[in-house]
Amino acid sequence: MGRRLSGKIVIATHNAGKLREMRELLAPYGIEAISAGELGLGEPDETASDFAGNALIKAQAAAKAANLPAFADDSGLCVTALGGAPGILSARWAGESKDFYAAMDRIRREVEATGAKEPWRAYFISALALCWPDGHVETFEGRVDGDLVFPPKGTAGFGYDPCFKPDGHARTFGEMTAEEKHGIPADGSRALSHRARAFQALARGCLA
Ligand code: ITT
Repeated sequence: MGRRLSGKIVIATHNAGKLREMRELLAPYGIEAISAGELGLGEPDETASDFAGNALIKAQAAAKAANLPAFADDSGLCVTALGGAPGILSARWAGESKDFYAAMDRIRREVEATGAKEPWRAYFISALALCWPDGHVETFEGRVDGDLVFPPKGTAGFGYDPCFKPDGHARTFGEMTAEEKHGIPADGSRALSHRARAFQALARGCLA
């Protein structure tokens, strides 16, 4: 059992799609959440070599700057035929202009160049970190496996959602409602997305 989270927290992300999902996941727990953007907090350099390390960097920086518990997500799409790329570089593959259609097309071209047979396998990872102003930290990780879909389908969600079809489902994340992508009914037993799966572990450890 981790440390219990209560009161007000900072959601340490500048990504609007993630912020929306993190707020939706927290909503049933009565936690008041304010975003890093609303507080005018900067974006620390993500210098770690894995998802959990980068999530910690973001949560620690926000907890220190806001003097409140902070909640951060570091996530990405890992393509098996590309040895796990783009992985922790998922945001960077979209460039300054955050063009995820260009990033998805780069994935398609690079996988095609490997000669990998379809279905092209991939997985999303989300590492969630909670950090308190006294330095206490808790981290959780979630993963969802699936197939890449080209051309990308659907306009819901954000980032790489249109090119990822989770196993056991006929549609991409880009074609799902937020509730379907989270997959979390009230009892929290069927989390689907990487973020909802990591959050489920967080909720059991720190919100129960
Ligand atoms: P913050 O660091 O401010 O949270 P960011 O966009 O830079 O925002 P990351 O470094 O964790 O976040 O990059 C993860 C990228 O992976 C993100 O920009 C998305 O494009 C992609 N990604 C992560 N989760 C995703 C999801 O649920 N659906 C689609 N794409 C996702």
